[in-house]
Formats: sequence, structure tokens, C-alpha cells
Amino acid sequence: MNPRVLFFFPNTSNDGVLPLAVGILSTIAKNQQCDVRYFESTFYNKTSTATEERESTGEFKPVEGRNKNEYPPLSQLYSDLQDILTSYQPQVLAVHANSLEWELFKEVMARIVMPDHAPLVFVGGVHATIDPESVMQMDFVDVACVGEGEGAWGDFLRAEKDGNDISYIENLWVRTQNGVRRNPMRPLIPSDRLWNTSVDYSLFDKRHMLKPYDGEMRHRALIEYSRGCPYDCHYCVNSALKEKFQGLGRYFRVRPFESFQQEVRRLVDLGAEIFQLQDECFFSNNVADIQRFCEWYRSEINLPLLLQTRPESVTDEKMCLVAKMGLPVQVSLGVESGSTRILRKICNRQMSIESIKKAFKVIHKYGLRSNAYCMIGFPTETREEAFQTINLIREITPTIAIMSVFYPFQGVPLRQFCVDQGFINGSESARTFTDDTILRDQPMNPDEIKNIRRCFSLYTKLPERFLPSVERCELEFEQNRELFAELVERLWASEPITKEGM
Ligand code: B12
Ligand code: SF4
Repeated sequence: MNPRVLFFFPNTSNDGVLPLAVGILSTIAKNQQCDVRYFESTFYNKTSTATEERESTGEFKPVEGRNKNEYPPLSQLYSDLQDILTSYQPQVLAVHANSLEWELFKEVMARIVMPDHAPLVFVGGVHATIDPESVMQMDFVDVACVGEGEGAWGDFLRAEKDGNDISYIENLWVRTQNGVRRNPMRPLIPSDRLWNTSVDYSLFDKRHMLKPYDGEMRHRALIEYSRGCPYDCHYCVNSALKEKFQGLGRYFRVRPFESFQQEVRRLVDLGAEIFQLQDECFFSNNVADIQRFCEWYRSEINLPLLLQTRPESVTDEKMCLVAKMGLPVQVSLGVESGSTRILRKICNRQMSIESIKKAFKVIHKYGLRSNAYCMIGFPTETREEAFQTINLIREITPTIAIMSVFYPFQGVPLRQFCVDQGFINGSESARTFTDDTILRDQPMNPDEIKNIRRCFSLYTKLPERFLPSVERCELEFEQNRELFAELVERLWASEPITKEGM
């Protein structure tokens, strides 16, 4: 019998997301005549999420028209999931979870009671790939997918349908009567086949596409031009994934252009108003490919575009091609730190501060918007180094800048460093990038890190004469809440900031 599948995405944010994995796996299930439904936690009101926190600090422009307050409380999620498990009676509960979502999923499972005919619980995503041991430690998990799911999910559904043994399927860790069977991983799917499974968009309504952009909710389509990243930053999960996939084929794969074009057209038909290429380093592509992309995108699509890349990949030639499209384009860059020591020794980002400055100059020279991602709370980081980051951002004047608190996800090289140095014990739960640091015994204490992060936008965007006021907000936040709110409001006020001091 074809199993009934309930996909579950325990999203921890209140913003619509369209997880590609669910769209892909749903197509595979439907191709095998499975009945499919989708349940998720997005549209339940989580009290404080990273987006709201960033709006309160001035990093993001507050959004009009987001109806989070109309969402039911998170507590209702438990009863709604319970109801759907009882009424739909899925044979498989297929969970898509990265590390934060895994934490929420565990909370959910502690609060629901499985119906008599309990579904098989199958977990996949970055967390299960990096840390399958911890996933299988949870008794409620029957199967974990380690690595790419396309082949394993297809094999699993076929075996379930035919009543065959699932415990020998490559990429799957399966709970059996004799313990957990840890099967080997299959080779990575080569680029000429990786994008062959079309995404099932029918599971997602308009709310999944609406993302805050410049203070408004806009229909933003995310699309892959490539998958994987060629670099090895020591705080980044891509380093861990690369290690995991070693010897299994190419991790960084570029999509065949025709497949990319087709998908963009599909997304336009679905109402996309803005495109975001989800690739980590778009300008790693060669000039000829970027030229082909720009010419086609300008002539046929003509919608605002968001790109991400590394500072050293920004060149005059590439930015000029992008600018020639004459469209609103935003280029996001990982700056991470203004300290050479942190960049090179801690993050393994072998770039110079000068190359970061140059990248922003070039982007701005061509009239493109820029976005700088920074972090604070790296292991061993000092206050002086954090202020080197702030001063660098003041100098390069990005259109948007956000600061996250370093969190050592499972598998990243800096996690082991933190364990070895006694900064963490290794059993801490995943946290969002706006939560307190989990590192102990650092030159900056957790409150100092939180307070600097909270004032990051004020420190980086306000004219110099305001800085003593910002420092008051940083050092004595409780006594200066009103001043802080007033300064944040000024960041987005339409009139220029004129008042002397405060
Ligand atoms: C696109 C993207 C986003 C998008 C969309 C996210 C989404 N949920 O779809 C946006 C910009 C919104 C985003 C936001 C965030 N992201 Co993000 N994101 C990515 C990125 C670049 C690609 C993800 C993707 O679409 N991959 C392609 C799909 C097809 O692959 P996949 O999800 O891994 O699924 C495959 C397998 O894992 C498996 N699989 C997955 N689920 C299941 C389920 C079953 C049942 C089975 C059988 C198999 C299976 O099969 C799939 C097909 O092969 C990854 C980088 C990466 N290398 O993964 C980071 C990444 C996933 N993001 C990350 C983070 C931290 C975040 C944020 C928390 C950042 C922030 N501070 O806000 C938020 C969380 C937002 C949210 N609510 O989900 C981290 C996660 C780290 C971790 N250990 O959890 C990653 C790994 C980045 C990194 N290098 O550190 N992100
Ligand atoms: S931080 Fe960016 S450049 Fe570095 S490995 Fe991760 S995705 Fe690649």
C-alpha cells in the first residue's frame, strides 16, 4: 500500500519559509502515488524571534502588515498536530529539521501523544546529516536521513509500499530490533541530475513567499543557482557538510542554466516579485556565466534581485555586469569581523580587511545596495576586536548591516575548539543568532556581548556626535530604554538626523 505521508516543518520563526527539501520530497512521494499533507509551525505565534529582535534594534526596518498577532499561540500547535495525526492517520511523519527546528521538534514530541497506529517518524535535514547519533538517541525517531534525501526517500517509499525491509537503504539510519543500523552514504547526486526533481509548490500558499523587505512584506522567491560552497570557514556548517561528504563526489555543484531558467519562469508564474539566489557565493561563478545570467535575467525577468557572495569574489567586471541590468540589486557579504586575528586565526577566512573595504567600494560605485553580515562573541574575542568590527562597518557604510551572536553548531571546527578549551561542554541546545552566547570564560561576558549587539545599528549608523548616547545605552540599558527606543526610531525616520547630541 502507498503510505500516507505527513510532512512536518517545525519552523522556529514567524516568517514564511518554503523549505526546498519538503517541496522535493513531496514530488517524489506523489510520483509514487502517496497521499501527502503538510503541517508546519510557522504561523503560530512564537514570542520573540530573530526577525523581531532585529527590528527592535534597528537592524531591520519594522514591517507594516505582518499579521503575527493574528496567529494562534504556539500552544495550539500541539493540539493541532495531535488532531491531524488522529484524523489523517499518516503512516509516515516526515520531519524536515535543521538544528533549531530539531530543538522545537523535541519540544513538540514531548507534548503530544502518538495515536494507536503511530506513524513511523523519519527525520532529515542538516541536523540529522551532521549529528545522526543525537537524533537516533531520541526513542521517538525511527529513521534518520544522513545526507541527500532524494534517492533514500524514493527507495524507502518503494520498500514501504512493497512491504520490503527498509533497514539496508543507503543514507538511512534505521532503528531495528537489534539496535540502530547505520548504513553507508551513497554518492552525491551530480549536477546534471540534481535539479531533475521539480519542487512541489502546491503545499505552500502565498504566506510562505512573503518576506520582510525594506519595511514591506513582498513575495520573494528563493532559488538555487548552485548548491554547496567552495570555502571552509570554521564557524560554518558547510565545513562540516563538506567533511561528511568527503569522497562521495563534488559538493559544490552548479545548476544547468536551462533548468535554472525554467524554475525562475515557474516562480514568476507563481507571483514572485523579488528573486533571491540562495547560493552562498554567487560571484565565484566565472565572468561568462555571470554575463549570460545577467543578459537573460534583464531581458526576460527584470525583477529586483538579492545575491550573496564573499568579499574577495567582488570585482569591477562582475559588478558592472550586474549594474548594467538596471535593476534594484542587493549584494550581501559576510564581513564577520573587523579584526584580522579573528578573521584568519579563528574563522579561517584568509582575506584582508582591505579586501572587504574594496568590495564594498566597488559595489557602491555601481549603485548597488549592500548588506554586511557580522558576528560577535567569537571564542577569545575581545571588546577591542568587537569595536574593530563596528568601526569597519562605519567606514564601509553598507545599506544594511546585521550582527549575530556566534553559535557553534554541531560539526563546525570551532565547536571542537570551544569544547577543547572548556568554553562549552558540548551538550548545549542550538540557539538563534540573537540569543545570548553559550561560551563561558571569555574576555567579554555574555551581557557585554548582548549589549554591544543590541546597540550595533546605533553604533554603526548614527553620526559620531550620537556615540556617547549610544554608549550610555550599551552600558546601562535598563536606565536608558527610552533613549534607546528614540535613537532606534531615528534610524528609520525619513528626515535626516539633525538634533545635536542627546
Ligand atoms: C536557503 C537557506 C535558507 C533560506 C531558506 C531556509 C529553509 N528553511 O528552507 C533562508 C534564507 C530563509 C534561511 C534562513 C535561515 N537559515 Co538557512 N540556509 C539555507 C541554505 C543556504 C540552503 C538550504 C537548502 O535549501 N538546501 C537545499 C535542500 C534541498 O537541502 P536540505 O534542506 O539539506 O535537504 C536535503 C537533505 O538534508 C535531506 N532532507 C532534508 N529534510 C528531510 C526530511 C526527510 C524526511 C528526508 C528523508 C530527507 C530530508 O534531503 C534533502 C534533499 O537532498 C543552507 C546551507 C546548506 N548548506 O544547507 C542554510 C542553512 C540550512 N541555514 C542555516 C541557518 C542557521 C539559518 C537561520 C537560522 C539563520 C538565521 N539566523 O536566521 C535561518 C532559519 C530560517 C528558518 N526559519 O528556516 C544553517 C543551519 C545550521 C544548522 N545546523 O541548523 C545552514 C546550514 C547555513 C550554514 N552554513 O550554517 N536559510
Ligand atoms: S561562511 Fe559562507 S563562505 Fe564560509 S563556508 Fe560558509 S557559506 Fe561558505
